[in-house]
Amino acid sequence: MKTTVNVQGMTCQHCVGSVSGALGDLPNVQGVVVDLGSGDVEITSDVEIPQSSIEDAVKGAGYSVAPEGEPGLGDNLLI
Ligand SMILES: [Cu+2]
Repeated sequence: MKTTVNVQGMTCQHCVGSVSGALGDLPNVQGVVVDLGSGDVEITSDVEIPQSSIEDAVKGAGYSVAPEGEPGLGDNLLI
């Protein structure tokens, strides 16, 4: 299956390497494709990768995941 997140803060190929390396080290991840222009990161895996694991890996590499990918959080703040 494929999971797409938007990563903020990447500016060059070194950033791309850091993010794809961190995500590629997660269990069950088979492939990571990073679009530097848009920040979109597509993760291919055989099982679903928890959003929290993805965010932790991205943060560990020094970047952040755009909040659009977090269901519910923004909605609760608007109520
Ligand atoms: Cu960079």
